[in-house]
Amino acid sequence: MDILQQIAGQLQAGDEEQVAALTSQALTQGVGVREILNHGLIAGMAVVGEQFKRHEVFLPDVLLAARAMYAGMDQIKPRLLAERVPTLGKIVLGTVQGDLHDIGKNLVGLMLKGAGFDVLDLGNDVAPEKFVETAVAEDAPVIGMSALLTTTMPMMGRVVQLIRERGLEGKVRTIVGGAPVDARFAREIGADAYGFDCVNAVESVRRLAAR
Ligand code: B1M
Repeated sequence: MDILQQIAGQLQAGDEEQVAALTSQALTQGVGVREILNHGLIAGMAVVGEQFKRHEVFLPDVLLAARAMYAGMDQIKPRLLAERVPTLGKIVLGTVQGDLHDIGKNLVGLMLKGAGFDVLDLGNDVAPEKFVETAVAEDAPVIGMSALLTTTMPMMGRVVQLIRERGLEGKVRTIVGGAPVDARFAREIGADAYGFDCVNAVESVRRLAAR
């Protein structure tokens, strides 16, 4: 079994110490940060998600896996941030109201910071007004929203609507992402961009900030 499969396996087992150790070992062996992320950590979490859906594992198992995911992310964070270039502008980032899932959002934040953006991370369960008011107060041209629950996706539309109501269209742009979100939904609510994953999100934010 290669080291990426081992990382994915230990993540599924919820063993944060092993995930941290194996991630650090992979880095020492010269495995790329993005490879570790996509084929180790995210791959492991995807399996846990499927098992959870089939009722083969339960919430406490998912929490342990999430903790292990963070242990791995802590190891790769310095490498991602080391690639940082001078600031490309500000982005307000958060998980929408009612939604506590923050792993994907944190990954997007990490990648954006690594790419040179000044990330104002509002955390999770963020009210629509808070997104918009922070963008105005901080003069940030982009708001990034993450949602993992189908029930919280409509909150993204509420933010876009608030931007229109406050006459900020064209001044504040939006990008949405998260497992249940797709390009069609982004178009339907009038978001300016959809981020498929954390790499693609950086490319889209670059385009939005440069407009
Ligand atoms: Co929950 N959960 N969860 N969960 N959880 C899901 C989302 C679910 C699909 C599981 C399932 O049934 N298979 C399901 C949602 C079903 C639905 O809505 N239709 C679900 C449920 C039901 C729930 C609860 C309701 C369970 C309960 O209490 N009965 C509850 C809700 C709590 C709440 O939010 N109010 C709940 C709770 C939890 C935990 C707290 C235990 C934990 C979260 C821990 C945390 O985040 N700190 C958790 C987890 C870990 C998951 C799964 C297993 C994994 C999510 C994850 O972190 N994936 C998830 C199953 C799944 O998604 N397969 C599940 C890894 C992460 C890297 O991927 O976030 O998709 P993701 O991010 C990707 C892309 O989407 C993209 O980039 C990332 C990768 O590059 N991306 C963006 C994300 N945000 C972006 C923003 C962008 C651009 C790209 O631009 C700004």
